[in-house]
Amino acid sequence: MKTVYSPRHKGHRNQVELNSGAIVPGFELPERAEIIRRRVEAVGLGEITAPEEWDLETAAKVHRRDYLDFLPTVWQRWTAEGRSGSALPFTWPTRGLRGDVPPETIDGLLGFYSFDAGASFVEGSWDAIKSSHDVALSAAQLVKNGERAAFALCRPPGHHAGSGFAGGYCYINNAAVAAQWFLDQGAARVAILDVDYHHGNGTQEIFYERADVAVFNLHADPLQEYPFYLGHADERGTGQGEGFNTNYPMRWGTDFARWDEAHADACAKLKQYAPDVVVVSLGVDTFERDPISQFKLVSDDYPRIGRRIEALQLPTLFVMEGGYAVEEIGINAVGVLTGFEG
Ligand code: SP5
Ligand code: ZN
Repeated sequence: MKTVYSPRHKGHRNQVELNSGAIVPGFELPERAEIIRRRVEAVGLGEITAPEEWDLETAAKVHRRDYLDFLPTVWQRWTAEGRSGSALPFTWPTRGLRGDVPPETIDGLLGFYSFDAGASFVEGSWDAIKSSHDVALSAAQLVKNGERAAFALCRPPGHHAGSGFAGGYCYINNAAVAAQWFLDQGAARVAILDVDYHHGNGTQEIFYERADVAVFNLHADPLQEYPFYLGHADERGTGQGEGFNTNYPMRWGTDFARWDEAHADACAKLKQYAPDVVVVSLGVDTFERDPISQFKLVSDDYPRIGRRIEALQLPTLFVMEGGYAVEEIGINAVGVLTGFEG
C-alpha cells in the first residue's frame, strides 16, 4: 500500500508536557515518524508520496471555526507577549466555570481551547499540524480513487482533538477530517476503528450525535488511564447517534488474547454497520514496552491486528496516532500494515 508522508512534521519538536508533577520533554518526538518512514522503506511496503495542500473547509465541518482560526495564531500570540520555550496552558474551564466566553490573552485562550497540558506549541507546530491534516486527506484521496488501502503517516496525531479542543499531543483530528471528507465525496456511512491505547475522546465527542460515522474504540479503562473523563462502556451515542458509538475499556495489564477478543467483537459490529470505508486510528502504544502505557501486546501481535482488519474486506485508511516506544514503533506500526497486506 502507498504511504503519504511530509517532512514538515519535523518543525514540531522540543515540545514539553506536564507529567507526574514535572515539566518534561514530550514523548511525542519527531523521531517517531522518521523511524516509521524508514521501516516502510525497509519492508518495501510501497511508494511514499508527499501530500497536496488542502483548505480547511472539511476540517471546519468537524471542528469549530473559532478553534481552527485560533490554532495558527498561537505562536505569534505567545511571542508577542515576550515568551519563548513552548506555549502551554495552565488554566481550564471545568464544571461550574464559564466555557462560553473566550478570553483575550494567550494564557486564557490556550486553556479555553484545550483539556490538558499535552498539546504545546513551538514555532513550527502549526505548519506541522497543517501538514499532518494534509497527509490524512491526501491518503484518503488514494482510497477514494480506488486503492484498497493507504497509510497516512500523520504527525502530530489527532484522536484526542475534539470539535473545539486540543490535548494529548493532538490539534486537528486527522481521522475525523478524513471520515468527513469520505462522506462529502459520496460515502453513506464511515466507520472509525480506534486501536490506540488511549481512548479517542476527541473522535467520540465529534461524532457522538451522528449516525453517519460509527466509532469503535478499544482502549485502557478511563477509571485508570488518561484521558480519564470519557471512554466508558455505557457511552453509546445520543440522539441520531444513539447506538453508533462503542467503547471497549480494558484494564491495565491487558494482553493480546483479551485485547483481540474486544477487537473481534468491534470488527463484527463494524461489519454489520456496512460502512463504505474504514478509517483506522492506528496507535501502537498498546505495546508492552511503551513508556506511558500499561498493556502487554508484543511485536508479533501487530500483524494479527492488520489481518483482522483486512478480513473486513473494506476500503481502509490507516491514520497514524500514538506509540512512544520509539525503537520499536516502526516494527509495530508497519507490522499492522504488512499484516493487512498478507
Ligand atoms: C495520541 C496519544 O497517544 N496521546 C497520548 C497522550 C498521553 N498523555 C498523558 C501521558 C501521561 C503519562 N504518564 C505516565 C507516566 C509514565 N512515567
Ligand atoms: Zn495513545
